[in-house]
Amino acid sequence: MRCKMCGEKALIRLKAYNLNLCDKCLKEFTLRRVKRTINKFELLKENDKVLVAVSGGKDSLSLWEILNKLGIKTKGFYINLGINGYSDRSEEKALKFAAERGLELHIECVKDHFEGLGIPELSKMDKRPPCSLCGMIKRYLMNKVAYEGGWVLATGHNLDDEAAALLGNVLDWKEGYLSRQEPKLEGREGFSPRIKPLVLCSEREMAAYAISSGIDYILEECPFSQGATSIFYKGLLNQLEEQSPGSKLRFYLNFLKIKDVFKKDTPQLSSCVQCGYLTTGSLCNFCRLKSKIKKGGNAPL
Ligand code: Q46
Ligand code: ZN
Repeated sequence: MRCKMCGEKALIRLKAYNLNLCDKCLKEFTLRRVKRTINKFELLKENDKVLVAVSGGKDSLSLWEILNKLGIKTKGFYINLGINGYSDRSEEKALKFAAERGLELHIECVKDHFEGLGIPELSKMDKRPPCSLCGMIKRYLMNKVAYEGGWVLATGHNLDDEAAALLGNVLDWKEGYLSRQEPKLEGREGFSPRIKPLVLCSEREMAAYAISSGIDYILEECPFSQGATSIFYKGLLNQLEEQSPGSKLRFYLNFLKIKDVFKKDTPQLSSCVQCGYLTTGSLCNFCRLKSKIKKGGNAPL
């Protein structure tokens, strides 16, 4: 198997594009693809600076490296979720990545915001699934740090993540989620702009990019991700992709063409009485959780 670009020994076959690529050409291909995604969806304006949310995994660290290579000003942002050994091991990967490349990394610890409690303890105390709490806390902290620093927030969601989320949202016709499933969410008062520059890159391409770039990322999955429906949907989409290469990309891109039919008026928001960030009630979920802990777990949620 030879690389279609340079004729060297190929490392990967990308069936969706009928393309074999060697190590070097795969890196160039991925860089070009991310650049094209940024241009196609107008993800960034000139002089925008990007806060890259990194988890220590292959997608977010690769995204950080690619944006840097494209000459975009970046800073990494890692949230330590306080999940047993997993959080410390993934933080180490993010720290090592930043140190090796001389990049700036901002770290927030969930335990510092919630009286020493991490996601597992918060989940037990609040009787809510860890991932639902974790998602809320991550969204709040990422937005706060990005908004206050004037950054565009970038996350490493790849094509497989987006196609799986789309499948889940379509199965239940979750119109609210469908209306917001875009490569870019514009910023507005209280909200930083959010972009997903890897939406056209598959999970397999990103794994190959990370390995061929020598990125040391965490292979271990979060212990709470086991049995997640998104993993099941990814498996189904992979079966489809095997039978009909390019299906994931078509599914996602064709959705983007019609997504405006799901657009709804944004719900009425008001400022949280405690932190001032916009929310649907008087107290945002983040502050509600904080006050519940302060009151010893008795505040209504
Ligand atoms: S939501 Fe759930 Fe993830 Fe948070 S608790 Fe782990 S699996 S890290 S993307
Ligand atoms: Zn608040």
